[in-house]
Formats: sequence, C-alpha cells, structure tokens
Amino acid sequence: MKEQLEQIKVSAIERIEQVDSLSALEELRVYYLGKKGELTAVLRNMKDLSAEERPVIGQLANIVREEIEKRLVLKKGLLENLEQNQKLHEETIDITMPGKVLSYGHMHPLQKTLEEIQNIFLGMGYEIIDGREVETSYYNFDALNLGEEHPARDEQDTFYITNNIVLRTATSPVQVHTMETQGLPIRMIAPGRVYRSDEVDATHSPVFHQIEGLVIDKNITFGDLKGVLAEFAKALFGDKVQVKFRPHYFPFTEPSAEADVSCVMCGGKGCNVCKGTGWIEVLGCGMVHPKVLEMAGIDPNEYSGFAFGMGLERLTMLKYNINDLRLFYENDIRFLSQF
Ligand code: 2NM
Repeated sequence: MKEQLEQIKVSAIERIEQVDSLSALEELRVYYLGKKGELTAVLRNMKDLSAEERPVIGQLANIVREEIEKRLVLKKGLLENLEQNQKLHEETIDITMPGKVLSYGHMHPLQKTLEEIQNIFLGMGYEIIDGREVETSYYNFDALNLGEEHPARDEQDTFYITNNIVLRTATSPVQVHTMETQGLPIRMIAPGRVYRSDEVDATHSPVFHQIEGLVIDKNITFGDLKGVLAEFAKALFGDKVQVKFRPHYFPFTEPSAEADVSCVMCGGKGCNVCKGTGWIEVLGCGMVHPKVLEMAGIDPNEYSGFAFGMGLERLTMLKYNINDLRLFYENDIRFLSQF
C-alpha cells in the first residue's frame, strides 16, 4: 500500500506538472482526490490493515494528499496568471485606431423647400392650415366651380374611393373649409400631399405636394396678388429674379394668371431648363371667383380675395437643379446628402 501511495504521488506530480489548462487541472484534482478518486480508493482499503500498519499508512496518505493539494494550488495560480496575461495581450486596445464614424440624418430637400416657403409666408402674417387627404367630391370639385363635365373629374385623373369620395387632387378643399368655418379676414397657406392618377416619369408622380394659398378681405385687388407673389418669388429664388404674370384660365379664379420667374439657371438668356424662353413657370393664381366665395358663404359684394397654387417638387427641382422627380422618393443617401 505504501508503494501504491508513492506511485499515486509520483504520477500525480508528473501529470500536474504537464497540464496546461485550468479545466484539465480540475479534472486531475477530481481524478486523484475526488470521492471516486485514486487516493480515496486506497484509503478505503485501510480497514484491511493491521493495527500497527494503519497509523503509518494513514500518515503517509495524508502527506501524499497534502503534497498533491499543494501542487494543485501552485499550478492553479500559475495557470491563472498565464491565462490572464494571454487575455491582456489579446485584448490590447489600439488607441491610435480611428473611431467609428456616425452618419447623421439629413433633411429631405422637399422638406427644406417647404420650410423655406412656410417661413416666407409666416413672415407676411399667413397661417399654415392642414386638411384631409380624403375628400368629398363636393369640396374637391363642386365648391371650386368645377362643373359636372370638367375633365379633372375624369376617373383617369382622379383616384375615386366611391362615387363621391376622392383622394384630393389639390389642397384647394382646405381653402374651402377655411372659408366656410374660419371667419374673415383670411390669410393662409395649405401645404400637403395631393393625388393624381398619373404614370410615374421624370416630371410626374401619382403622389406629390402642393402649397396653395388664400387671402380674403375687403378691397383685396389683383395688385395685392401681384405684390405678394412677386415678393414671394424673390424671397425664394433671390432678389435678382424678375417676375411676370401671364393671363391663364382656372375655373375657380377670375381673372386667372400664371407667374413666371426669369430663368434661375441662365438668368434669362435662354437654356435647356427654360427651353430657350428665358422664363420659368412657378405658380398659378387669380382672384377667387365670386361663385366660389358665394358657395362658401362669403358675400362677393363685400369681400374679395386672391388664391394661388404651386408644386413643391417642381419648385425644389428648379431651386436645386434636379432633373428627375423620382429621385425625391428613392431615399438614396447619395442623392439626399447633397442638399
Ligand atoms: C391654383 C391656381 C389658382 C386656388 C383657388 C382656391 C380657392 F379655394 F380659393 F378657390 N384655392 N386655390 C388656386 C387658384 C389654385 O393652383 C394652381
């Protein structure tokens, strides 16, 4: 038994010496000292020994156990040190490496132009009023003096929800609601999404954005219209642009006009943006038709007013020299981050 204990000691010391990981070391501890370990197995046989031999072997067994335990503890400390050093080495931080670059969000060019336009009108004392995108055909057509046979009512141009509910084709219904409910005088703009049943191409989209405006008070004249809209165009495109008004026709205004600015690209000399004319159309406008005032409950003998409408996409394309409207909706960061 003495030899057996000696042999356990020698083999344990040798294997502890050779082990190179904490988990393997733990396996060795269990193998030699555990409940089913080699040393325990030897001690279990002590009952077969004589009374003289028992204390001698018992003492030897204790010495062997202590020796193995001591070596296990030493080796454990050694391995822990080693692992720690290796970890520290692997996790070295290179403080000269460049940091992570955060990419910031960016305001959409349409939103930028919208806010600019809103600020111009806010500065002239206008209110910004919201409306619904789903309208009755009364507010979208009838109240604007578009007769039953007006081509804009055609199913080919308008998205119909039912016979008399449509996706608004302009923001003018907001003006009509305002005239009906807000009281006078009125100075407002209505920006928002509008819908027309168009095929997508470089200048058309079934969903786009308009900004319409309305002024109603006593003694409002076409002179007021020209003054306000010329100021607006200069504020948006720069002091140097010239503004002119051409006669036009809209069913909801009389007289009606379109406003042009001298070409923002060539300054009026003629280029491919203005198609050689030197002028670019930027908005439609006119004096609100007496019938439209009357239908909204405003007496046209006492009050008059002007209204106007413009396309946000078109103005933004002119302002930033963008040649394809689809770019606004594709959310390509390479496009968006240019503005
Ligand atoms: C335009 C051009 C001219 C317009 C008219 C009205 C209303 F409701 F007062 F009659 N709202 N918007 C108007 C007038 C819109 O867009 C090209």
